[in-house]
Amino acid sequence: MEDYNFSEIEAKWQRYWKEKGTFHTNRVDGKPKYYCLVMFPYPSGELHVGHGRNYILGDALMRWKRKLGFNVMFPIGWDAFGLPAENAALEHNTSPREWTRHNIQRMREQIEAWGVGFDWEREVSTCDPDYYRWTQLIFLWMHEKGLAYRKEASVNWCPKCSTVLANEQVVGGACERCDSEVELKRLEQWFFRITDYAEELLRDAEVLEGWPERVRTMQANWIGRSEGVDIHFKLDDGKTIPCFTTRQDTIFGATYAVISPDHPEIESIVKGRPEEARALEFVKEYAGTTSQRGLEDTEKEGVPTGRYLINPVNDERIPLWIANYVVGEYGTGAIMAVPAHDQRDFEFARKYDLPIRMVISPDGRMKDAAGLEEAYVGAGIMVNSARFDGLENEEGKRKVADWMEETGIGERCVRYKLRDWLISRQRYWGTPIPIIYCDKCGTVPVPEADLPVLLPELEEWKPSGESPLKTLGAFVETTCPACGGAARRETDTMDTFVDSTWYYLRYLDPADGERPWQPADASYWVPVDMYIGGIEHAILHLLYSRFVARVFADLGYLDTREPFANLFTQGMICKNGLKMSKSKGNAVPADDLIERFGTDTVRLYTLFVGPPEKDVEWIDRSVEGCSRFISRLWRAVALVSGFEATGGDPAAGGLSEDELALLRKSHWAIKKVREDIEKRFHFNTAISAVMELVNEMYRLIPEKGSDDLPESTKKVLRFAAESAVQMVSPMTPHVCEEMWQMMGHGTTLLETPLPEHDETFLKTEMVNVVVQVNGKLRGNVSMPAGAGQEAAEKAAAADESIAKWFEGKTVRKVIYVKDKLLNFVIS
Ligand code: ANZ
Ligand code: ZN
Repeated sequence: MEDYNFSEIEAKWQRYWKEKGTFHTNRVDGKPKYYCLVMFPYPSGELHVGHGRNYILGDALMRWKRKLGFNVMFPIGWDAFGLPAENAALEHNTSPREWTRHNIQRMREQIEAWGVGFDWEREVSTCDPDYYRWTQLIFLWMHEKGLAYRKEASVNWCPKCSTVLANEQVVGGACERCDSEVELKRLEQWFFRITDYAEELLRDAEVLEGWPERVRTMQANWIGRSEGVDIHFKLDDGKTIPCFTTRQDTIFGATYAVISPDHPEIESIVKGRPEEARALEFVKEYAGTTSQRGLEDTEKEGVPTGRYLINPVNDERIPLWIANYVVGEYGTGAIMAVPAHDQRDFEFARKYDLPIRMVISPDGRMKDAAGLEEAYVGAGIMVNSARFDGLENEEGKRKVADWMEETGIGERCVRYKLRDWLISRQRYWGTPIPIIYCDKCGTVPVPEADLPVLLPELEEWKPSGESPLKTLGAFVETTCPACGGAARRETDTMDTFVDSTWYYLRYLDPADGERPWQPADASYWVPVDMYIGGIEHAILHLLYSRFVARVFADLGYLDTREPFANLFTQGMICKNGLKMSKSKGNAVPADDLIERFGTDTVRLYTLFVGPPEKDVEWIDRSVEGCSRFISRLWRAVALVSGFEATGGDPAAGGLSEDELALLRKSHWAIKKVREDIEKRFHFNTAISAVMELVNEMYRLIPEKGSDDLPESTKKVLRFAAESAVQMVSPMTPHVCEEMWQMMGHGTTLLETPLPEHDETFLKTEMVNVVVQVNGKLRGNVSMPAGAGQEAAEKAAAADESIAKWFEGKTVRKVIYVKDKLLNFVIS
């Protein structure tokens, strides 16, 4: 019996796959397609077993789908531009380009060592001019459609990274990457008009059945739709200051109003007032600070303007304040404050001693705000609200809105929290924005034929706050494509999230020099059937990709608007309770483990460690358990492969209880693995099922020598071994191919369809089979359901009360109706 020499076996099969081009995408007519996509990695260098989860899950699924006969595409590439490359290059005293190139090479080797069957012919790298020229073209499309525009904006500025951050990259006022406190800066910046698609992105997110509920909710909250009314409040001089509210039912409780320090009318509002100086002081301090999300917890500060707004429902004069808790870029940048029913207003009113008036009563009787400890935000009955008194507040909302629209006081409107996407970065290592500025012609897009705008080599590219490309005269100075005069290039680069919005389309044909992708290819392969990646991309990357896909569809380059039909967000692999990462010092490198136990073992453990959507703890010594399982399976297969390939239906022979039990277990495992993988994506429980099956096999495997095993046992063992190898092969592909070969098969497992289970063997109950002799009832035998004819005959013969009818006679014919009837024709 051969030993399980994993390093030889793994090298052999990896070589085989490479030579045969096994994982090149196949596209055979008449077969269904399956586009299996893993989120492409950032080339950070060393991979640890936590990274492996993503690829190994994808690989197992890809192999599974191949066995099911799909045309499968399973590509890989590199999200290669971006900040970390610059930072790491600084640290290691090299260039971002060199650092990235080196890491890609290293990671490619590691991924191959895992036996992951990517189609390397489709590899893309976003920092490659053959890639980013198309990113630039996409920018031009956006520009042409009016979806890319430039405006001066207060931007989140990270002083440490020296770059602008998108709102999404600011967490609690700090830089997502380095935790430094984010400052605000005013710069001319490029934006993508994602807000044009807010409504559609939200509506469609609600029906994305193949996506986890959690991710859909995160997207919906990010887009943040609110229905309300814009109310035309008038200043005491007659000028209109519209206020957006979602609680028009509380309008009689508005005891003051607030505008944001970013409100454009502020200067004119306070002009010539005694409050002017203090107000402008306040604006200076807080202008631009209101745009970030997550402001709920900051201390509320404000100053009075000395002016009043007239409440249109009762002509009451309410004082107008400026406060830091009103966001300039949301709604109208001004609000009516109802401290009794809004917690922010409540805190502000308490702090500055402003009146609080209850207008929604929990029970209809309580009408006084004096006892309120906090804002009452629940439902209730309208009170202190003139002719609306007594209405349920939800109905009140409708009635008040109707009445406002009739009288022209206000109109219903829908608002979104989503802001346009700021894509400019003042960094070197990114896709240059293909724009030229000409004094005569203004902003001129680079003609498509002149793409790519190459990212030049730079000696000095370290972040300074200015775009490093500005320092390179040869890059900046150019001629205007429109008038031929002297002009300057845009020196900002694009947010790397632009690069990653469309990479799944470039995989369709990365060598295409004509266009980013062929629409016909896209209509075959897109949407992606399964997209596997981390939950950290639940908002940004996925939302941006969904947005950009819609733009492509509107341009006629894509015939689906939703790029990813199914999304699977895998959980993290943790070590000592923390997310595994090199910087935390708890990363388990894959190489050592692969050397000790082999790739198949590492893969098996990665999939076995827990439900793939959950965070799980990596336990080194449990890897050994997986290694033992593979050895056990190997020994069983080695034994079985010595048996004649008997063929035929193992159930046909008369089977003993134990044999039948193993046959049943085999069918049970086939069914269980298929369901676990196809319905639940639970490779871990699928593996458990195969482990159970192998344990069951060992009940029939004698400790020494198998020569005198009955033929029926051999048949059943063989069936079990083949089933086990088949079902576990997507997880441990190398050793399984080897075992498959050992068992005498001439084709590889990847080309071998999955076995189907036979439902009759899954019935575990006993049945009573009626036994007749020459048509006359002679008794019953109790048998496990699904038993074959031989087993039934044996059972009948073993029953004395039946056996006596055969004495001295010859059986001429047997009629068997499975699980029901056995009739012997004798003479
Ligand atoms: C009066 C009121 C009474 C409000 C009440 C709430 C409760 P969403 O859209 O769900 O975030 N608001 C409007 N514009 C704002 C801005 N630019 N900055 C900060 N707050 C703003 O909530 C909309 C509500 O948030 C609006 O309804 C407004 O306060 C406030 F009992 O108006 B409400
Ligand atoms: Zn010009």
